[in-house]
Amino acid sequence: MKMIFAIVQDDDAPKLVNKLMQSGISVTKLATTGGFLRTGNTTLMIGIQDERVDAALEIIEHACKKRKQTAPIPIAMESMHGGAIAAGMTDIIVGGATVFVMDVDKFVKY
Ligand code: 2BA
Repeated sequence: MKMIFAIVQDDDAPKLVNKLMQSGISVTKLATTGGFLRTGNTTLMIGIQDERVDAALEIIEHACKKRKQTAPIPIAMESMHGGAIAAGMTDIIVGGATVFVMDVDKFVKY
C-alpha cells in the first residue's frame, strides 16, 4: 500500500476529488498553505493499493493545470517593523501538482 500526498491549487481540487471518487479512490482533503506564496492550496491524502497508484497519478495529472501567478520578490532585509520588504513583483508558474508517493507500513480501520 502507498500514501499519495498531492499538493494542488484550490481551483483544481473540487474536480480532482470528484474524479478520484468516481474512480473508487478514497481521498482526504486538507486546506494547506504554501510556504513561498503564503496563499492557500489543497493537499490530498490518498491511501491506495500499489497497483492503482499509476491510475491515481494519471487522474491528478489530467485534472491539475499549471498557472501563472504574480508574486512579490523578497529582498534580504527586514523592515523596521520586522516584516519582509518586497523588491517588486515577478511572474512564477505554479502547479499543476506536487506529488509525493510513500510506502505505508500498516493500514487499519477500527
Ligand atoms: P508555495 O510554496 O506557495 O510555492 C508556490 C510556487 O512558487 C511554486 O510552485 C514555485 O513555482 C514557486 N516557488 C516556490 N519556492 C520558490 C523559491 N524558493 N524561489 C522561487 N520560486 C519559488 P510549485 O513548485 O508548483 O509548488 C506549489 C506548492 O506545492 C508550494 O506552494 C508548496 O505548498 C508545495 N510544494 C512544492 N514543493 C514542495 C516540497 N518540496 N515540499 C513540500 N511542499 C512543496
